[in-house]
Amino acid sequence: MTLKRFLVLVSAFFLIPTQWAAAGEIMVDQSWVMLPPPNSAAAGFMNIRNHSDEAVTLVGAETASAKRIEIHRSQISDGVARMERLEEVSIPAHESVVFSPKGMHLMLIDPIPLNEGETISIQLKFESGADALVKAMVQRRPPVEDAGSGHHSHH
Ligand SMILES: [Cu+2]
Repeated sequence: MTLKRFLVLVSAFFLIPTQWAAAGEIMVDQSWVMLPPPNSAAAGFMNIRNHSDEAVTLVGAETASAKRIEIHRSQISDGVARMERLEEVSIPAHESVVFSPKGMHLMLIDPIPLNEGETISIQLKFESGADALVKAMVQRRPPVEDAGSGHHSHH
């Protein structure tokens, strides 16, 4: 029965436990994607916090909103800004790693047309097999929290 098989597949899809960002003691915040010029790759930024007692290693990311994602780091060499590709990023126990416009970023290659204000989903892949689902809003400039220099408001 085609219909029955379809229903089984659908329920299986919904029953697969998705490892939420906080579940593995990995928390992601301040995530956003910079609105790219037309037909250009988009850069994604965030803080990844590792609240566990062991280092975790980010090995990749996926999104339905781009053909693929690479981990990049911007560097100035000989006065020229360049991006190098990183295979992985390790986040030590109880520390966080910041992806920001002057440093590391997720490079969304061949993105679908992105609009300011929309939110896209990015799945972070860790070496342990854990995933973290990140929601990132497409913005022209960093969120307000990023604008300050070390100033954080506590609620
Ligand atoms: Cu890049």
